[in-house]
Amino acid sequence: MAGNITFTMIKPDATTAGNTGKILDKIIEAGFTIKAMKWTKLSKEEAGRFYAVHSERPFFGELVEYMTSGPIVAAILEKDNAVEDFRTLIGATDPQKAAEGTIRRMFAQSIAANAVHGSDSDENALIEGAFYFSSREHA
Ligand code: IDP
Ligand code: MG
Repeated sequence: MAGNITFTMIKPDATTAGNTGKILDKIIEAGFTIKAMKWTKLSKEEAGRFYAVHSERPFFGELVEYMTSGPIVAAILEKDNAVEDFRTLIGATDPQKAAEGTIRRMFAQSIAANAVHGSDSDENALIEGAFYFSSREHA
């Protein structure tokens, strides 16, 4: 059975462009409830650890640079079928391939600076949420 928790980050291109509020509106309108939320900035070490699964990919250095270039908003979200529904809401990694109406289609700059993160599995949603929040911080 699919879980009801996912994890997101609003990425530096979107926070810096002033799109945080518009993106949060889209997320809430789509039926997600915010369980925890934090405006923060990643260190290089933290960004590298968060994206460790991509450490062998050619874009890893670029990804760490980008994710530390400005503030991010980290949040734990709740909804039925959360992981899959959130991936549908944000659209494809490459905004040029993302469907009309998706958050990445509307707000992303490029495949790297693509406005939002969304967990890819129930297991990773829990791991990624725990990266930023203690269980005490989930409302
Ligand atoms: P996802 O965020 O849609 O799950 P992943 O393949 O997990 O995509 O990649 C993680 C992040 O790495 C992407 O969201 C994007 O910011 C960055 N990224 C992915 N592919 C590329 C690329 O080809 N060039 C530059 N950055 C990339
Ligand atoms: Mg991914």
